[in-house]
Amino acid sequence: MTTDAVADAQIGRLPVALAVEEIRRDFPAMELKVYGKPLAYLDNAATSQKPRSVIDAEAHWYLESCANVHRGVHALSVRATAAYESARQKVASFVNAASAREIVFVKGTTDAVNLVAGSFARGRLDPGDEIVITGLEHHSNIVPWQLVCEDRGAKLRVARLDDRGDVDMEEFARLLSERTKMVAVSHVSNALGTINPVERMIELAHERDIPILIDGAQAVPHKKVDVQALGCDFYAFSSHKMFGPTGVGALYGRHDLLAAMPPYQGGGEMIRTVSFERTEYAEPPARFEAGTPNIAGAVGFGAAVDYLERIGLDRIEAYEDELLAYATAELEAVPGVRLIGTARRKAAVLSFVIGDVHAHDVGTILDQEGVAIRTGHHCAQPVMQHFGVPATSRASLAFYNTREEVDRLVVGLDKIREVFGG
Ligand code: C6P
Repeated sequence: MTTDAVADAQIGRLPVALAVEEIRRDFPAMELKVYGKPLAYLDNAATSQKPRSVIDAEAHWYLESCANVHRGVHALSVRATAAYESARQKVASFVNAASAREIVFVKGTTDAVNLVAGSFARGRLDPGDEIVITGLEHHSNIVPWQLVCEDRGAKLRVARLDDRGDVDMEEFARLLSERTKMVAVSHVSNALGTINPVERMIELAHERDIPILIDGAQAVPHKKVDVQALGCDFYAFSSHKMFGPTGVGALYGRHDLLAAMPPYQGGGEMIRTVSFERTEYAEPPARFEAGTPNIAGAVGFGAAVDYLERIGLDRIEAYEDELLAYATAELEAVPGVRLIGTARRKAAVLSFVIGDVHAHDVGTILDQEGVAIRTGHHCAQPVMQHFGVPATSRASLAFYNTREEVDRLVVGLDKIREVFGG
């Protein structure tokens, strides 16, 4: 972290809003211009921008510690292994896992869910068994369960959403039965911003001894997550959405569960001994990290955790809540805008439609104004079906975004109204 202002904000000397201008200087992308206009990057749910400390950590690793991990006795390999395992420890502390052994480095959330579906759920499913998810899941928390259900003759059950985009909790509770072998829910919806009552969901699942996975891809960048306080069995997240590199993420798994799971993939590093007759597997997390891992990515991931902790998740959440309230009021005031997803508890995601304008036209015109948002179904087609729209425009905010950037979004929407009428 390069700024004194952030440190000042941490000890309460400056209002968080003031520190944000300083924080922006840590992110080279905040200097970018598109079509000659300053970039207003409002697509953080897709991926976030990276602070220089993350970029430098990764470059530094390539420059000074580049070697394979867990395989060599030479100095560079020892250094690389130390950096990789130190990143695991940082990620473990970040989500308050009981031990670094409970953190498996994966490619990202998608990979983590597939690992649990393939290695944990598959062996527990008999024909007629059920897996329960909710109506707001990202495809990454639907399709892996569908695949395993198909394979085992099991059934996917879905707790529906209400008109605001909240999960119907009565139905969720009703769906849990002696047939349910797994529950998998998002902490925060990427398409709607809904914050699920995961504490209650975990409690309900555990009352029936059902294991539960939380897809935390959209939660960890925005709020403090404590896997032990939550009591979940698995928690999946991606580095690239939390200001770290792409291609790396983490699966938190309770150690006793990981220890009882068969490998997900076979290869180097996940074994204890190999012969043609019989292979013994390594203990977790190595058991689930076959092949050379994304070492540089993990190091950058650790640096992203350091960065977030220096700012403080509580401050980030408070700032984003304020910005969300501002953006919600501003968007609601634009004639023709309909917000999709008005859940009681929301993170900083604003999905909307404007009149009959196609979402891709909205995205293209805003892009010309330097405002980057995502348009489409956001890999959550069932959510679109629920709200009866083919696509939405989605602005997703991070702690480096400002009210001025929200104002530029609104000015862009006014231009769209001029072009398309309304
Ligand atoms: N959502 C979005 O624009 P990966 O791609 O594996 O890092 O994350 C997948 C994923 C899983 N769950 C949720 C809730 C997500 O939001 C995402 C990724 C991005 O909304 C890209 S589709």
